[in-house]
Amino acid sequence: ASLNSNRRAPFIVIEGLDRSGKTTQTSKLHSRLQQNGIEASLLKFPDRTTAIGQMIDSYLRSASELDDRAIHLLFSANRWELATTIEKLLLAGTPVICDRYAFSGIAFSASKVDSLGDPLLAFEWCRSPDVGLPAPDIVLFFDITPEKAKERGGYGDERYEKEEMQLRVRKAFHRIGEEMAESGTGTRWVSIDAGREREEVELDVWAVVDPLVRRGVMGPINKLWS
Ligand code: Z5A
Repeated sequence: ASLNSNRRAPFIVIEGLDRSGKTTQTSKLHSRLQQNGIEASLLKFPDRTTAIGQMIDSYLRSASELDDRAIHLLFSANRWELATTIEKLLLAGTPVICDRYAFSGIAFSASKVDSLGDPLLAFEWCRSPDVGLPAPDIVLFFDITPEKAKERGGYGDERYEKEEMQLRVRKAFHRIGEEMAESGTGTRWVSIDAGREREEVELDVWAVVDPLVRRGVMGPINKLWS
């Protein structure tokens, strides 16, 4: 709200692989902004609290089975549930920090392979339900090797927490990052080496986010891939 009237607050997304420290760092960032007098809104996808989120949660825990396309659309619908809220917050001057977003949607779904080893869902198909969502101003991509991630206690028991899957997802994220950089849209893609100490990662995140939050953003909220 302290921003100049023709500026809005920034939409900041933290993306990355399992165990890369997204939750740790989004929460640190949120508190540090608070200590600096800035009340940001912290979101996480999947948001397991909504009716759609509960279906996603059950699928991830392997308590239910769903067609690969159906679950992909549910992940996207889970974001659409909050699209208007995100826009309202940004226009009201509240920065939004989001733990995972549409990029995870594409990276994970497009990394599923069929019995012949080919990708099951094509990138383009995976992207389409998220076209038109509020676009982040910046994506901090937390990059980590599977070896480093494993040192953090190994993968958990959820559906995608397997090394081969995580390797494919990492490649998919790299492809998405390159495409975002070439597309010239309003979204900046910044890769962060998340395999380092918490404090080092935190410093890098702060160096990028602090000036962005102070400056605010000129112009309307962009739409993803449109
Ligand atoms: N998914 C999808 O398919 N489609 C979609 O559209 C979306 C998601 C949005 C659940 O996501 C799954 O949903 C996910 C993608 C898919 N599948 N996988 N894999 P989630 O976000 O609910 O769950 P998650 O990604 O598995 O989160 P995570 O395990 O909580 O990872 P994290 O948030 O990146 O890490 P963390 O909790 O902050 O840290 C993990 C551990 O490492 C913890 O013990 C920390 O204390 C420790 N840690 C953190 N930082 C460090 C450093 N720097 N050094 C050492 N140790 C550290």
